Amino acid sequence: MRVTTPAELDVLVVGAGFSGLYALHRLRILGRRVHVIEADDDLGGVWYRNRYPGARCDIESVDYCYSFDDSIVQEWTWTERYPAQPEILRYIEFVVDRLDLRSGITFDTRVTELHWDDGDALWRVATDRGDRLTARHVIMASGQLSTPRLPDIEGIADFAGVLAHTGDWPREGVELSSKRVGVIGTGSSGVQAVPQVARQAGHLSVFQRTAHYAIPARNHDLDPSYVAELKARFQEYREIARHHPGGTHRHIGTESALDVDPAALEETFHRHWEHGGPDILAAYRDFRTDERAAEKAGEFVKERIREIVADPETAERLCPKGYPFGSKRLVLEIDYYTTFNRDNVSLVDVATDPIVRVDGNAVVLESGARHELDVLIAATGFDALTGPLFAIDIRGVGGRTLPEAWADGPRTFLGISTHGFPNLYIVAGAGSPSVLSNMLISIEQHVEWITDFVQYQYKSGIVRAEARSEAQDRWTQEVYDVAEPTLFMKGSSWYVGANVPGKPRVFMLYLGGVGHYRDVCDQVAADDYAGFTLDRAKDPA
Ligand code: NA7
Repeated sequence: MRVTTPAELDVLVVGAGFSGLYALHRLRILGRRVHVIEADDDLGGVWYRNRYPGARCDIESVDYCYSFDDSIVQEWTWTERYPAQPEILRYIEFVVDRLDLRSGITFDTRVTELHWDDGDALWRVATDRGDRLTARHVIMASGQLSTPRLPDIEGIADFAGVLAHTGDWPREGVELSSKRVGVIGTGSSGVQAVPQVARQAGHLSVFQRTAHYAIPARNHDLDPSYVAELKARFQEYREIARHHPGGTHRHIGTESALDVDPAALEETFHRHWEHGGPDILAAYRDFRTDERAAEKAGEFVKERIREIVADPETAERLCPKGYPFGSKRLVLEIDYYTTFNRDNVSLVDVATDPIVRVDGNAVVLESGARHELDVLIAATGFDALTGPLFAIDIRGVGGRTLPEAWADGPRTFLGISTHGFPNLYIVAGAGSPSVLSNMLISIEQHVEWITDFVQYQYKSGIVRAEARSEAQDRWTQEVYDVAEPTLFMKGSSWYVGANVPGKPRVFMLYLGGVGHYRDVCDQVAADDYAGFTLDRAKDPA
């Protein structure tokens, strides 16, 4: 049964994924009138929707989990190094049942309007189910990679077969067995889906525009004794990650890849390749900043691709070109490259012969080549970070919309708050470490910081908190200054909005390190939320 949304709230939380669920739990403990509205008909956010074959997290399961309640840590046992989507969803359901959160969530309801009422210092909220409510505070827990994008290809929406986006996979699944299947997109989602789809499909055509660097995940079942040992010292283990630049336990190399001798370099690369996972990114200090250093890792990966893929022409096409290693998200693969040795798989190079339209059940290329398909899978990514916010009509002081305020790219104070939109908080969004960190570390940190701030306001009689424009300008500059010397700007990826036509090309994430970022946020709180204008309730006349 649909839970009725209360008409008046202290805090509205938008989204029932990892962020929103923790915000609900914490605000309940703090005694606030809090409620979650979720567009989907069940829990999990992106982990509810990304149920395509092969969907898996690229952060290790023992790190990709909550730490705030040690009994949950002790009761839950992960089974694989990298958790697959069904296991993550089971984990979320376990936590929700354990904390009895369902009664605080209205599902199947999309927040459509958030309009700030400066006179009453509250948000006026509307939903697509006709709800009207007010909330003094709003926490946007609506995700970072939660607005799927179909490519701008003429006719794609009218594809005559079954069309499915990896980021919004049909709940009932997609019949792939013996079908002619096409996958457009070879980022993390495409690389995960392709081997699984190939095993079921009659024939699979992989439409590749950009080859991505992929490193073996080396996924495996977890040794129960390793899990038990980690649980015994979990809080200590997690505390280290909270202060680590990436929110992980990754060793960060201090040497330059340009200074070490070639044999040592090769040995390091092989060690990482055999171990699997993304830690190779931090093997040398200059992979993020020096193209010549990054190229050494890039060349190593290309040599491996040429070793694995039997057909030399296909291997060459799978070798990334034109951008530095590490400047786009490093993809973790399981059987991706070997899949191109199968007889029922072909790689279609749509960089040299682009897709021009979808006609009936065919993908048509510029050359006129037609690929007739029964199923077309778009693994074409998301309108990252700002997409989920812009999908709602958010209007701040004076009726200004968020897209107007962010016309040149997101401007935030700490990534949490934005000038002109009082009492609105964004979890792990643009301007924070977000998706360049272990998201669960960042989510817990943000939710704790935001909910503490909300509670501070209630305790101090504050009804309105707005980021100051000077504080926001300084922070936005800091985000830019830290990103500027890195290679990320050369990656033309969703990190810089490059996958959405017309989106401002700015690097949207804070690269100054998770640990340092936490210190900055803590200092702002310790200084009574310096950087915010705080207004107390007016005395009744
Ligand atoms: P990504 O990483 O944004 O990848 C999308 C892919 O789709 C990428 O290979 C694109 O090629 C491709 N694409 C998009 N439009 C087209 C057209 N028109 N023709 C051909 N190919 C196209 O999305 P993912 O879902 O894989 O991963 C997103 C994040 O989610 C991931 O990094 C993890 O953090 C989880 P392009 O590179 O633009 O040439």
